[in-house]
Amino acid sequence: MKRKPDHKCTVFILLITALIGASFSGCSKSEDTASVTVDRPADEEVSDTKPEEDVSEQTQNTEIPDPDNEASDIKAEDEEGEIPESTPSDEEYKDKIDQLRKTDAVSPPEAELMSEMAALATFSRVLDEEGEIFSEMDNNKKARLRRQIFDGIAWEESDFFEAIPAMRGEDYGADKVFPVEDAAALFKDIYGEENYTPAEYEQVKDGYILFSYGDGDPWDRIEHQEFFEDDSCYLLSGPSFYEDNGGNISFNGYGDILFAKNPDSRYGVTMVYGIYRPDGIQVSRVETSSVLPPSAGKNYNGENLLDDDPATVWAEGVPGTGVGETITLYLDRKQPVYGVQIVNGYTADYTLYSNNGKLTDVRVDFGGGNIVDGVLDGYGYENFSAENLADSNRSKIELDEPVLTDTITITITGANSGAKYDDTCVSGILVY
Ligand SMILES: [Ca+2]
Repeated sequence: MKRKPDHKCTVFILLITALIGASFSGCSKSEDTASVTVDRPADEEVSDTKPEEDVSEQTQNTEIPDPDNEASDIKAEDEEGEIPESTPSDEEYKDKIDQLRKTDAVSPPEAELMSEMAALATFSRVLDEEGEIFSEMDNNKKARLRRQIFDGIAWEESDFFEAIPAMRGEDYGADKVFPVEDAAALFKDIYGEENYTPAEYEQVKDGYILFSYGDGDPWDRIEHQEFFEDDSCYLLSGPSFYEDNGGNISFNGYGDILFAKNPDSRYGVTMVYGIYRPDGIQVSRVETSSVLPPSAGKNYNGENLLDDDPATVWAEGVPGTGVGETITLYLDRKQPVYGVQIVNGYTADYTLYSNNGKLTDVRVDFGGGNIVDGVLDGYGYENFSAENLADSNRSKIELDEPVLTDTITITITGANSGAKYDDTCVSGILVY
């Protein structure tokens, strides 16, 4: 999904602190559509939520039921005494994803549509490493997803969104207005919303949902999407990156979005579950062609590339800027690799960053004749922390298609000296 060109704006995301309809049940079969008028609170800044820890996984064989099937697994009665419909648990969805990822990739006719739906979920940043059952999300997160749906309708004008008319909203002080009934049906088709309840800042008036354009939101993006399929589901999967409005890019893990085949949805599929799997590709060993000798109690070994610490670096150890020097990464087994992300320069602090050398060009050999020449970009300012410097000096060098490999060799093909030293430094490398 392309974004409107206001990326430089400060990042603000509408945040609400209380839910309307706290007793809302994602399992309810109610077809009612709420229509209320609410005030919009002041914008509040939201911090990034990036996955950091591995998610434990269990293995069970499970099937994702048809969304319209009645529950066979009754969990509990809700407050009104109704028996909620059964929804697969997080673990069941994760197991389903694991099963599907072990199958051969497919090219479904609905790929483009699912890709657009995945973009709604990732651009709205509702996924995390815990996993999200879309129909059962917290209403805050649902509101962010709905907001992205509107953003898509208003900006993208994609065929995907033709089903819902958007109208100019001058009379309501909004950029666009959407009929509540049409929008609620769309939410149900896209992510299984059974009981649309506006969140506090979602403005609903006279049967219309009011929407104004976002202000340069950052986004998560699942790249190199692959699809997997069984009788009941499609899985969309690929490495995922978070990108803010300053162009900083970091790795989210692998994004997985599961779609149930659903003939009742106008799209033929309903987005049911999403997660970022933080497990990256493990590098078991690193070799470098040279190393700067230790000094002042610091070493500049190749292992510093893999320690996830922006304060430690590998530095080449030959005279000059080290053009021709190599870093070789060994994986514990052959596996599909899309690319490498390099954290360039001595990112421990701004002084070290400025004084030491940085890569400008590399050649990455993924084996089997798959070679990519890459250019590295980055910047730093005096007030930047090590983490800021790492974020602003990440560059991806990647293949068009993943290749099966267990060895990756990076050769320095260009480097600039720092203000004081010509030792070229690299802070970190991620293989994805
Ligand atoms: Ca490091």
